Amino acid sequence: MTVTGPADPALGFDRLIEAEQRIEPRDWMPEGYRKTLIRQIAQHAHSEIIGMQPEGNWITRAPSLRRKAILLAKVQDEAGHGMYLYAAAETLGVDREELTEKLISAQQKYSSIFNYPTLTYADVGVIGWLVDGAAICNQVPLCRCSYGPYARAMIRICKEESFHQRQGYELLLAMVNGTDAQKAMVQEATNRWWWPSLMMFGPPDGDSPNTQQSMAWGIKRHTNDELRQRFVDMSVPQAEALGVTLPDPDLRWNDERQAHDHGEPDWSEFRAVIGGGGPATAQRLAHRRKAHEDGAWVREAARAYAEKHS
Ligand code: FAQ
Repeated sequence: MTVTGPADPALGFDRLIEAEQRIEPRDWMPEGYRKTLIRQIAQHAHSEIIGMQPEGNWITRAPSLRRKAILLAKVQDEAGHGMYLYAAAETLGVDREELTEKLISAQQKYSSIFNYPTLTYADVGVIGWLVDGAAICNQVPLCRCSYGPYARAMIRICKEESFHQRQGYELLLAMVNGTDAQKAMVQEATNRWWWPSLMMFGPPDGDSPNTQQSMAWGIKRHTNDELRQRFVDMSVPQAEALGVTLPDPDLRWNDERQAHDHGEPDWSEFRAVIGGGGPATAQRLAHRRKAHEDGAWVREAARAYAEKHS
């Protein structure tokens, strides 16, 4: 009979990861695992919240009541996604107030994609098609993330993102079947959003400091380049069906790899954007900061109410 000593929590964690089982909030976890999850989930939550702004910009100018109702529902969904994600982060011992402070003081990142302006109504369609399309590619594997609360939040989020992608594509189909001016708007918006959409997947694998460890921990299931490739392969036939071209002269089918070869995004632009120098970064953060300040009375009232009833 072997006598076992006190259970080693690290061993328990490793076993759960190896067996593809979920880590739950009360389980022991290495500090690095907790920190990586807080970083990724917070960045993801901030992206959903800041991501309401580019499309929100068009709610008052939607071309019909139907389009307005769809857009309102979509932007509202993004707020919900932010809330689920902040709640998932809170299970790791951080507080939403603290994360919000880090966002508005630019200490934590949010997705580079939301630092670009939305110039025409075609942008609403292209964001649904490409940005939500990229989000789905990146997030479906996160439903299998090793951390239970994050994985479960992602299931609902992905279902809603799928509706978002379709509403964007449906809008674009209407526009490409409209006037020449509408078709030109769709092409122009596609030209502007294509490369930033590829950047959403993060730096190339060779320059991604977190991928290896995050994959070993079962947080990420694929590398940045693998998911980017999947997105390119998915988007090419969709662009063909719309009758638009993707602005990449190096894009062609590679029979040997059974995948599309494609050009590289401008990584210096990516670094500048995530370093705080995106075309709309200052505006996005100022807007978020103002919304937070304007909401101070609601937080105060909620606190006073809770105190009165405690
Ligand atoms: N933007 O080592 P890696 C949406 C940072 S939600 C900004 O490869 P990692 C829905 C990264 O944080 C979109 N920063 O990092 C919607 C790290 O920084 P740090 C958000 C980026 O974490 C649609 C550094 O670069 N989705 O779209 C970006 O292993 C429409 C080194 O990079 C998620 O957040 C970037 N694009 O992989 C809403 C999904 N890429 O902290 C409204 C979850 C990298 O070390 C409208 N997140 N960085 O200084 C992930 O899957 C991963 O975090 C990656 C990055 C793949 C984004």
